[in-house]
Amino acid sequence: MTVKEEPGNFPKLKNDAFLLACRGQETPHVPVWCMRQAGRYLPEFRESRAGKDFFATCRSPAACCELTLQPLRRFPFDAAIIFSDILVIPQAMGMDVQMVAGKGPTFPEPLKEPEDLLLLQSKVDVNKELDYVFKAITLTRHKLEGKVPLIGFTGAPWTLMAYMIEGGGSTTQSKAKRWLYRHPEASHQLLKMLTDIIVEYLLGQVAAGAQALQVFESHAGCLGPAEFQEFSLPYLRDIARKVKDQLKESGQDVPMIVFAKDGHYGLEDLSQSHYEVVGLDWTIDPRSARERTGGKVSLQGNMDPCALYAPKERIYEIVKKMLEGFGTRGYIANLGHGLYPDMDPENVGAFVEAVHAHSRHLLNLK
Ligand code: 1CP
Repeated sequence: MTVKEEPGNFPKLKNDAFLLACRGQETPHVPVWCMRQAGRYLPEFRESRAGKDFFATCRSPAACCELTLQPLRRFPFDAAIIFSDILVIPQAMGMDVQMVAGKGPTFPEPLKEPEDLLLLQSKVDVNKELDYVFKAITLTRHKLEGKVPLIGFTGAPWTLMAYMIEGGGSTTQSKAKRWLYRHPEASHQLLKMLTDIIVEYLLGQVAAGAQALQVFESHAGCLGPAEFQEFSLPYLRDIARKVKDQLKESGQDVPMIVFAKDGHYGLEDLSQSHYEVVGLDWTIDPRSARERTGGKVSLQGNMDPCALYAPKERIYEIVKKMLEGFGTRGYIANLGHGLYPDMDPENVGAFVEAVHAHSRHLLNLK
């Protein structure tokens, strides 16, 4: 093993604005990063990925490291997020997942009935099956040279369950929701199984070098308040509590972010779920999000990604309003969801610059 393959002895962190903001502490500027910052809007990303299978790329630590670093060479983002995918967990549980061009991730044999749970690997050896993600994190943490912190991530149990039953993307999630109404016990069994794996997976990411963790509940929006209370929130809470308890035992503490897309109905609950940061989509007003979370957590988000289609001066105006709505303390600027492939990298640069420039201006006024 070379030094870069081992966790530990990582280069000293030079920019801790993101980590400070996660904990609501003072920062010299508002930190900013973008969901899907390592993505197809970058020509160098498209070039690196050309002709290569998506999940084979996820299994190559060197490729994941390169893709993670690409956006940081262009823009002064305040955090990096490891290139990987949420669907590596269903794969580790024995399900086949393929990336189909023009269609997205596809499960040739999705779960159909509760009996299918017996086909899953319920006791996954996370250190063996997801070792490639841990290696990618360790390598990237070394290669970042302390420039910015590295975020690890996972899909939340409900979102992963939805993919495993739908077999891919879906607008209604009706097959997965059918389970919630028809097979509540089997649903809880699957959600519990996923929660246990996710906890181990996140702890493994921290041991490998992740400095913050984001949990993506991308499919919160198709649940109503009652289903969210029953099938999402308890598991989100469990994950944060278990990860934090275990980290505490070894004297560690890593900030955690929960992003429940379109889950406004759960905002008050999410702000009391042991996460330091709540991520927001663009359909909520910054001031109202602050009021509803009552200063209990830091907030992350929430510019409409499509605002990046606007001219640069307009982007500055939108960012200015967003910063004034959230305030500069306990705030991490981001989009309300990921970047789209047809977005102009120059406008992404304008977004980052606007956040830094306007937040410095506001902080200087204080
Ligand atoms: O070939 C390609 O490059 C395909 C596009 C792509 C990319 C860049 C996919 C397929 N996944 C990724 C990487 C990825 N996925 C990251 C990398 C880090 C970064 O953000 O820069 C992350 C954090 C994810 C997480 C992810 N994957 C989520 C949660 C975030 C969200 O978008 O809500 C979800 C839902 C997925 C599933 C997935 N993977 C890829 C696609 C197109 C999808 C969505 C499919 C669908 O629901 O229709």
